[in-house]
Amino acid sequence: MKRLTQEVNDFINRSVDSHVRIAVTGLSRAGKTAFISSLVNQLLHTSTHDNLPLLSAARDKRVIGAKREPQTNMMVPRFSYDEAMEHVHSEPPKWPEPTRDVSEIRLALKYKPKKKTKKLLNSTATLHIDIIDYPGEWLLDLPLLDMDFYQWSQSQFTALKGLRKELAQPWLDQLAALDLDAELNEKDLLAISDSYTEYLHTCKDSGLHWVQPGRFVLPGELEGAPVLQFFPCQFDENAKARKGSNLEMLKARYHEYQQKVVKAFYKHHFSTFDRQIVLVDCLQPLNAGYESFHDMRDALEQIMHSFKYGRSNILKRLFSPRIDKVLFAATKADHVTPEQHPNMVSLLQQMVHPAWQNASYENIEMSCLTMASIQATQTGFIGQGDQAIPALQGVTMDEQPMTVFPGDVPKKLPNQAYWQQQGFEFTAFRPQASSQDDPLPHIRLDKALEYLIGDKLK
Ligand SMILES: Nc1nc2c(ncn2[C@@H]2O[C@H](COP(=O)(O)OP(=O)(O)OP(=O)(O)O)[C@@H](O)[C@H]2O)c(=O)[nH]1
Ligand SMILES: [Mg+2]
Repeated sequence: MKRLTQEVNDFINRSVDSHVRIAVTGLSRAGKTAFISSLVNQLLHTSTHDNLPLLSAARDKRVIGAKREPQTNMMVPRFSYDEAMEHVHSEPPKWPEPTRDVSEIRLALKYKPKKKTKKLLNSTATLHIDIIDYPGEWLLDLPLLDMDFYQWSQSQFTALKGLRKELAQPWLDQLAALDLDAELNEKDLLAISDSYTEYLHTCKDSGLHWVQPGRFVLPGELEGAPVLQFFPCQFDENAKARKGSNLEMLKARYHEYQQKVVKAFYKHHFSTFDRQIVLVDCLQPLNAGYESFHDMRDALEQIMHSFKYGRSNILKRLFSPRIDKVLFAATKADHVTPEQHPNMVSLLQQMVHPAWQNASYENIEMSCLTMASIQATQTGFIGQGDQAIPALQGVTMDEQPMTVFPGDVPKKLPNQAYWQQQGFEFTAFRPQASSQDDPLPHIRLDKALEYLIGDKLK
């Protein structure tokens, strides 16, 4: 009953524009945890600091303050804000721990509305903000809903080229020894699916991002469950799987994965989001090389399909999608000197725009920007002869102060020659030391906020 009352309240709040669910995603290590931690930290400090000048309500002094609220969705783990802050404020400062699952945090933001309709009700209004963190890898699974086990297997074998083929060899060797028609042998299936999962992990470790099924690398609560124990294989499409055979079990598990894992995520999570920010670390593939870059673009394109899918065919019957704004943000902008920021946006746009335009997303707004959730460096200049070149100063992970010019960010998707000629020198820095009484330093996080909630604070 209590839960129902809460749901009704949520519904009313949402219809008078006082509740928004913001989903934060991105491939692993993109910067989701840092972004959410900083976003919460900025909003909690905004009553006492001018830390969000690009959020128009804050600039107009209409934001009164924010506080944390207990989340209403009891089935989702809490986002570990306090733990993240402990890390950032420790001596020496550390980055928050990697996360592996979906989590959620809720804030109430009190503000003075400008709109007459809201003013009539009260002189102040409250916007309840749910922020949800989930792995972008989970969105890579959407195409599975359109493919049966045979088609999916085929698509995986077609993708086995170049580096992927090399990395897949140990798994392929094990697979070759399996008799698909033989009587089910759970142990064999487990060993081969472990080997397939290992292959997906090595893809990620080598800088490749498109991995399917996404849950195999980020299982969350499903770790060790048989529904994650299958793998693509080659068989005759028209022959029926023998009863009780290995193949029959693989098909059954794939089907279960489609229904209970992929569909369930869209139904219980994705369909409840109002706004989505997709974080992209463009600098990592710049470091890693050509194949990694193109792979990331493919992965982003897959992720994008999710925003459209809900509006058409199969998933339409499952839920009515709500996302009306998507923001792509290139993170970690503090890793490059400020004059490179326009190039970073342009590079991100190059990765995102063509796919977005081809797909014609009705009624969804999209934008790109670059930001740093937690600014780890300071900018300055170093002298070279009589020239001053821009540089970054920070403290490396092994606590060495360092001044560097990391390199130029290409404006467009680079070709192979880029990595042969210059490449990009990426140094990981610790967060800057900061006091708990002050907001964390950031770059343009307020611009992201303006895009995500600015209209809700009018
Ligand atoms: N310099 C800098 N580094 C950042 C920033 N945000 C994230 N990072 C770096 O990127 C790493 C990953 O950030 P997270 O926020 O943990 O990324 P995530 O997407 O939550 O990663 P998973 O939980 O593993 O999926 C951090 O440990 C930092 O090294 C930023 O704003 N500036
Ligand atoms: Mg995380």
